[in-house]
Amino acid sequence: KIAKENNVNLALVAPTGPKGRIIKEDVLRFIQGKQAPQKAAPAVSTSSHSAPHTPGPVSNTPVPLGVVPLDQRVPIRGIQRMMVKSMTESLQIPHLTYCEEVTFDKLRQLRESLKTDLGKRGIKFSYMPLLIKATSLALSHYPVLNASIAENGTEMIYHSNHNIGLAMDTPKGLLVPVIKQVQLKSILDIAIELGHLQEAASKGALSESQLSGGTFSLSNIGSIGGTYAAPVVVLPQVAIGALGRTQVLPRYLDKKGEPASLETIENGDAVVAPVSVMNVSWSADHRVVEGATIARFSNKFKQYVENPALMVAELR
Ligand code: CO6
Repeated sequence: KIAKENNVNLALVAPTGPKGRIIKEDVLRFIQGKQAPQKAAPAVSTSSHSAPHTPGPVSNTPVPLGVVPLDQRVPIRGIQRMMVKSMTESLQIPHLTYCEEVTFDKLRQLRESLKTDLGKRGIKFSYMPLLIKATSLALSHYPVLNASIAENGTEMIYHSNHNIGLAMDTPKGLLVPVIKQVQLKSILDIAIELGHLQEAASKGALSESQLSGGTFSLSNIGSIGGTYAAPVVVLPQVAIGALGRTQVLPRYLDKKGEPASLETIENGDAVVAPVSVMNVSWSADHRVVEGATIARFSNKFKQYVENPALMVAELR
């Protein structure tokens, strides 16, 4: 009614209500913006095309073609406000980022061989439980990456548990629920717990305890896309990994199906074959973590992923 009385085209109004509904306040704000654009829309940008269409934590609603919305000023609240605070603090520390390509064929086969049977038992089995376990096994060789700097700034705390936070893209925004004591859990335990956390995240029902206590973080950004990333350490943790999208790419292989050496290629004993690969990007707090440590840790992770039998051999 208010829109009609004020001749407002609702297609131009940015919704902030549940499920993208336009609420009374949106219309009033729009009217204000039209009548007094300087008040409602302080100069965020000189180009109105760059203005966000939908305010709020998840401002990804596309702008309808041909619509030039007004700039808006919206409060940063909730999860987004926490992110502003935590990411600003995180970027006070010097980061190092290290990237690696990991062959994925054997892990893919392992997952395929388990997925159907576990699915029949109602367990969703993605790559993540295997990758989380591989991370934990690699961490046990490099405990400095599962540590934090004590508040007094003069001591390191080496955490006995591998509490691995997993970045989740949820309706509420980016949340990082934690799978605790990964070093004691089977791959199946991890799959079941991940399923519970994903379900709770989708309902916006993650508890404070599920969201706290992490000692290391992983982000599977590859489930959305991308190859390399430069993840930001979540303080007080000292390291984080971002997993890229798995891709099938041509690679030189020797007769045993292993990566071919230059000599083998030059001798004509290599073939170009399709290989599943995934890129992984690690970031760490460079105050306490050296590049060589991350490189060695990454080599361990790569070993476990490329030869999951090794991972099985080390499981308790
Ligand atoms: N590559 C290719 N395909 C993938 C990948 C990768 N890395 N990961 C998942 N998938 C596939 C997966 O195999 C499933 O397909 P099927 O094989 O057909 O079953 C499908 O994608 C869906 O997987 P799903 O997301 O349901 O499950 P998964 O256990 O792999 O991941 C999750 C769970 C919670 C990690 C994920 O759903 C998620 O939220 N990912 C986004 C995390 C995120 O937003 N990170 C951003 C943090 S900020 O990292 C950051 C440095 C910056 C960029």
